[in-house]
Amino acid sequence: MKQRKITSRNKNFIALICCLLFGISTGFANTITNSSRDSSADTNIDNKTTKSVTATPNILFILVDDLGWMDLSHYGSDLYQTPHIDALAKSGMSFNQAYTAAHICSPTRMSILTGQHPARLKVTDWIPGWDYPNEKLTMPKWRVSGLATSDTTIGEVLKAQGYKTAWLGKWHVRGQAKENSANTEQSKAAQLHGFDAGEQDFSLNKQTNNSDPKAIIALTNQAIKFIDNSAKNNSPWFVTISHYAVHTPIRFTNALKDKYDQIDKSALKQNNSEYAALMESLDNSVGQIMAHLTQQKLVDNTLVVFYSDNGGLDKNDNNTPTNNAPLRNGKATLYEGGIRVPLIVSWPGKIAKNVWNNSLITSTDLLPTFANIANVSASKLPKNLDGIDISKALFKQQTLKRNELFWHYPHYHRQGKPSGSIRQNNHKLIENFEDGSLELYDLANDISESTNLAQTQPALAQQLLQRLNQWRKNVGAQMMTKKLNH
Ligand SMILES: [Ca+2]
Repeated sequence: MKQRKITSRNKNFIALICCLLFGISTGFANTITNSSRDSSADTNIDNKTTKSVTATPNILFILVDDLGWMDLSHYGSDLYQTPHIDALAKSGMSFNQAYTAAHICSPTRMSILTGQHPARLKVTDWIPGWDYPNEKLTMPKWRVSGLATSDTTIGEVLKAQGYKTAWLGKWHVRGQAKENSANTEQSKAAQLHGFDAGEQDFSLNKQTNNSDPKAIIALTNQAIKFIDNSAKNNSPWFVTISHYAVHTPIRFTNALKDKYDQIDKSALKQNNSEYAALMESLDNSVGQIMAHLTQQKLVDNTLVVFYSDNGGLDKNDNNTPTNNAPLRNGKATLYEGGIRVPLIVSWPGKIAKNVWNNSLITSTDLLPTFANIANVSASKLPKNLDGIDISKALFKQQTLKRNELFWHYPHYHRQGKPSGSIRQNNHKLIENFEDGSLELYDLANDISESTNLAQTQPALAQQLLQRLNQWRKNVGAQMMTKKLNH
């Protein structure tokens, strides 16, 4: 049994190396997509319309905290075993180039809730953020109070459409509730912003109850209860399970850790047994809730979305929770490891099975997409949305025409620097705010962002910088200011 697992991992590793080598000539993104695509992909679905056929489908949104792009077997992990999430992926569509609007929690969560970019919202750092009084640049007066009543959330949009709504677990966008003041602080802010249920308890993030690390099972049971109650009332439901996992501190069951301790990890990129154990608990919870949907005959009428709020925490002081390679770096940086994440969407009969999609997707897209699937009319959508409805990717397997994404981080962070970024087609520019230095990468040929082309392709770098500046102006992005004594 043990030997077979190791062989299987080696196969994945070899396949990944082949992808990387082949990617030099053809573009890694396309290569990994094709190599991962199963020839038995079922395309026999109704493609005549991008509107859902069912009037009121349910939506289950599983949001994982700090899940990295390489953290699922399906995405190429060489250690973690995630059969239930892999099965979910094989029942639907996996996105190879899905991003988050920020490389840290709160701004991405704001973007999911509102469909607007963190730069437009002026919620650009994790809440409450840190002060860096001795650094060269002063950060802007950003909206540390988080979500405002003037913001329209996906909960409010779907509630107006007749949905029962729940945001269970981590919230982390404030919104008239105190957070982080104590581990035992409880927050019902979700219930002030369009959700019938939702109570954040950060103490669950640190609890040392080995039988339920990060309250993964407790949150899943809450979701099941909410779903069953909604179904009893014949109400469509929108349920977010917002996990505290797999964010640090890493918690795990001892039995699962022991299992991963037995594996020879000397040739693996990912080598943290505790993180692997936490991943497996998360995976089991996905199996649990999918089994429940199957048992209740809800699968055919439920859109399931599995996503992360930022990239994996690649290095944390002397600790290495996960490894995002071949992506560079991780959470709190604008390199790919900080912003590219897994995104899986399943809806049997509506979305083809076992397919990959190469569209550029980001977290602001969820609100307009969920709204479309719930048949919300355009006139009822919030104004100034930055996201787009990705239904054509989901239901017609199209690669979306969008070719640009933007990031903005006018703050300091332990892991990352004040910086902004634009991805345009396969090129990505990072502007470092302290010294104005530029980094330019060709992601099609250099997914690891190892060769900075800013010096050799200065015209392209300047063109992208100009476009980034234009976008910042358009969304009213707040900029940092230089201190007089520097
Ligand atoms: Ca996070």
